[in-house]
Amino acid sequence: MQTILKGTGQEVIISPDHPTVIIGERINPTGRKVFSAELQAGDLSRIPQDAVAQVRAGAAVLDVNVGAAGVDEVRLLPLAVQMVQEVVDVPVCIDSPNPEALAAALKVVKGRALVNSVNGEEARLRAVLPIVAEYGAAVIGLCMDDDGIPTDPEARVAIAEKILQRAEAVGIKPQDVIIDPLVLTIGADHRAVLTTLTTASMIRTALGSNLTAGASNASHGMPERELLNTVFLTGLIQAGVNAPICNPLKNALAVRAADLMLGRDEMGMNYIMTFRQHQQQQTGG
Ligand code: THG
Repeated sequence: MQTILKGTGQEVIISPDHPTVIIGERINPTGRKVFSAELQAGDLSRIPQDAVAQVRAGAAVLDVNVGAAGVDEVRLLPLAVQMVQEVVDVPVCIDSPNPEALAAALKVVKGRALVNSVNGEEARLRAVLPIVAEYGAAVIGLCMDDDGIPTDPEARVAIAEKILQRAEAVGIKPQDVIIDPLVLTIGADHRAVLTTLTTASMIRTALGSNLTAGASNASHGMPERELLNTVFLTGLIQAGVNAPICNPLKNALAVRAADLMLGRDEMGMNYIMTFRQHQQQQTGG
């Protein structure tokens, strides 16, 4: 199953037969006080540099999230998307819970974007899926519904199936729905990561969908987050997550290492190229 996204450059293909696609997470005010304050003041000046740095480091898609308290996302999200598309040619992943903001951003998107996200809640299915269909975009479906986030993997898979059915009913093909098995913090539940990995494997086997996941979510509040994120990413990729949302400045080499070890990088070319890129950035070369 292939999900095809596009910015102003080459198509990006998300598929189990292709190298893992890194969705860069950095354009997001979560945990970034200065960026939050800037967004609250309507200042988007940090976005171009964050976009360029992530693509240089290996991001193939960029998540764009401007959701800080008090921010008018309907106004700022399209502006942020435009700024990103002025400086890099990769597709965008428009990240907002606000359907109006998603529609406003899709209106200005060049190419074919990924909408982040819909879930199994009735109100969200009704609000978001028609917008995705109208603009011919792809969409991330989160494995949660009106009853919350199930603790057992089977129930998460059932929600994924429901999202796929409801998407198809409005003309969105199964390959254009990327499923997110959901990553909760390991600090809140020590089995949370195991549930995510089991859900991912089940969906890959039963439904064949492409999969995303917020790889940095699990490590919140833990020491050595980078180590945990690296270990987790490897597990996610092995479980079938082929479009993880992560920080390419820290994790791109780990993703390429996992691809190499899992036989998805012939002659190790992607790994070696990413290694050289990161070496150059470190030495300022
Ligand atoms: N699934 C989907 N979309 C998502 C998530 C998901 N979008 C948002 C989030 N989860 C993924 N993005 C992030 C972005 C940042 C962090 C974690 C996940 C993060 N930030 C650091 C912090 O909060 O401490 C700060 C980073 C910094 O200082 O630079 O951890 O699960 N579909």
